[in-house]
Amino acid sequence: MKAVIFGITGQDGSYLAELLLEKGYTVVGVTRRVSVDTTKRISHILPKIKIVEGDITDAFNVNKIIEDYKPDEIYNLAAQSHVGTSFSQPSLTTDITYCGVINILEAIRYSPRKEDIKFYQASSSEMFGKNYTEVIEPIFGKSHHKYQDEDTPFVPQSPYAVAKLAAHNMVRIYRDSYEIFACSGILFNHESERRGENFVTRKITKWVGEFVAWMMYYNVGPEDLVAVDEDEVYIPGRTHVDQGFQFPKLRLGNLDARRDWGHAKDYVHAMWLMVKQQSPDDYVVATGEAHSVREFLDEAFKAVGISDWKNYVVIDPEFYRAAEVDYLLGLPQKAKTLLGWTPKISFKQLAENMVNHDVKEAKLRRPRLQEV
Ligand code: NAP
Ligand code: G4F
Repeated sequence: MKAVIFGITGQDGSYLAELLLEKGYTVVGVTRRVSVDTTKRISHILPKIKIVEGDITDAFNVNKIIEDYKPDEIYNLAAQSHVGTSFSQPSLTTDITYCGVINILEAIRYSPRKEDIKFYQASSSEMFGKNYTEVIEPIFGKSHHKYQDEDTPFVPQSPYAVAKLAAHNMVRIYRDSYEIFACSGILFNHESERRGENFVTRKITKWVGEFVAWMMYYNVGPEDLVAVDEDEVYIPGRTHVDQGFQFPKLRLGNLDARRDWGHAKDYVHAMWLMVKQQSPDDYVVATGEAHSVREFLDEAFKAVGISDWKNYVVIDPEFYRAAEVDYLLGLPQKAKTLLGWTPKISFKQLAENMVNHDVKEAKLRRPRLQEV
């Protein structure tokens, strides 16, 4: 089997490529020409995959890649995937996240191998926006009163969500109109040690890692620090302006937003299962649990033995969204029943894995003072 992955350098692309290699696939990954190396997440598998230069916004290029490499499966994970950024760059977000998908669908539609190609599109729980389904009675053995599933209407709240929803609808239209095997995974938030550093979970765990390494470097603990300053934590006895003796606090936006957070490794498995079905369909992929950003902070700080993080976090309006999605909790019942998919990594484990990874990396960058 041969798969082409658009977006192989991203978080999900890297895990999906690993999974497909394990399953014996030939993997072709499409990467953009940029001035810096973007292959860090896939550096360990580079010798085993074929990298081809391409950009999803270039229709001719997309068509040529599909014609040249003759894939059995195409996974589109490429997107401008940051919701906050989509408010400042709505046009670019539309070009990549929506129009790019049309380029792939058109290439499949006119391919002489149309019947032999299976296509996966990365749709998103962001498409639900502020909407949810509400029930009075507990369902599926849990007291879920507010949730989103395949029947919940979409009410997108950001340029990103509008682009994803347009692409989602286009996938359905091409599936129904041209008999293309095209499926969409409506994936809820999934994170990992490879998550982009400006998404909230990784921003938190990266900060925790740097903070722990900084304390170890100066051989101090949380009890030795002063945090009265608005912007920084510092080591008393040193003057505040001394180089290195202060550490910038973690600046975040809305801590009350709730997300259904799983691990990316579990979620790429669901993508593959969708493509392996007899007929194409759309599936919600989620854990069925929602937690606030505040709760993620609790778990991340607990993982390094800090029970109260309030002195270290500053609320900064810069990180508020023009329009927020307050509550996402997915019911993955269809994926469980029809795909046999269940997530394995819990919320607590996810936070711990990410923190442990980021502490380890930060310590390597900043060894103890006495070890230098
Ligand atoms: P990510 O880490 O931001 O990766 C995005 C990938 O898209 C990167 O490889 C990026 O390449 C590539 N890309 C961006 N613009 C491109 C273009 N014009 N042409 C070709 N490639 C381009 O995102 P992710 O977290 O892995 O998510 C994968 C997909 O799932 C995305 O479509 C995202 O919107 C969607 N999704 C994610 C989540 C989640 O919680 N992670 C949930 C639902 C849906 P560079 O390395 O060159 O930037
Ligand atoms: O981590 P986030 O940026 O993820 P968001 O907006 O939920 O989007 C992610 O998940 C979607 C699936 O639902 C994907 F489609 C999308 O591609 C992306 O992967 O923000 C999560 C929450 C938001 O409510 C945000 O307002 O955290 C809140 N938040 C609070 N402070 C922050 C921050 N988000 C970011 N990025 N940075 C902050 O400082």
